[in-house]
Amino acid sequence: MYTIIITDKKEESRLQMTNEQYYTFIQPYSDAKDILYARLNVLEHNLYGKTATHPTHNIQERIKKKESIEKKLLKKGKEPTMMNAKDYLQDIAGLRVICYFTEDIYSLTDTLKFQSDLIIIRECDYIKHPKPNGYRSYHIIVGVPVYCMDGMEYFPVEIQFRTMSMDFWASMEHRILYKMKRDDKEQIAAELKEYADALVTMEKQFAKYTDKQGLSFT
Ligand code: 0O2
Repeated sequence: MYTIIITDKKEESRLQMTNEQYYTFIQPYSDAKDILYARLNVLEHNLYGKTATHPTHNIQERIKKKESIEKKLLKKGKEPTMMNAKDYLQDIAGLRVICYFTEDIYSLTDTLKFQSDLIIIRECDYIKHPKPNGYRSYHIIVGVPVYCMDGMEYFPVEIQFRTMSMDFWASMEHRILYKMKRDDKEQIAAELKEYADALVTMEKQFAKYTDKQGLSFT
């Protein structure tokens, strides 16, 4: 099978980061993400110790690709330089924590905010205040101290906390509609909003079954 690569010369001329520079640039962001990942695991163990239930289903991680960094900077009207990436992007490193219930998200975020060495840079609660399209998630940007031979510097990591049903909806919507151009966008958006509402109802029903009374392994 052949892959045809079409290079946009205009776009190419704007690129100001070599691959080597990109890998050097993202290293401390990647380190910050790994540190935060480990911290979240410790909190998960702590909460399990207290409640005997796992709040987290899984944690996903990603570092923004070079092309995505450049694209996002251009969208923000900034030159795609490393300096601008450092100044204007706070989601170069990202974690997505998939929880069972909304309650688990708040238990984790509340304890995370108690960690005195971390800085909470920004929070956005799209669970209490969902986006009009039905998107629900709890976003938090955490400044993580990264120690190296030259000293310490805080690097931002974006964490998106979602329940499994929020993640199902958001992942599908991301694939089908988010940033997509299509003629039937309005109609699909209305249908997806209905599914988002149905998932909220379903999730509330599942939450009722977690009442511990009479709950044990068979
Ligand atoms: P991608 O492709 O996932 O990386 P920012 O643009 O990050 O500087 P803003 O606009 O406040 O700041 O971001 P917001 O609203 O907190 O959204 C950040 C991320 O949340 C998005 O990243 C998406 O991953 C996700 N998100 C936000 N709104 C939606 C939505 O309506 N649907 C879906 N599926 N995901 C959403 P990116 O970089 O936009 O996109």
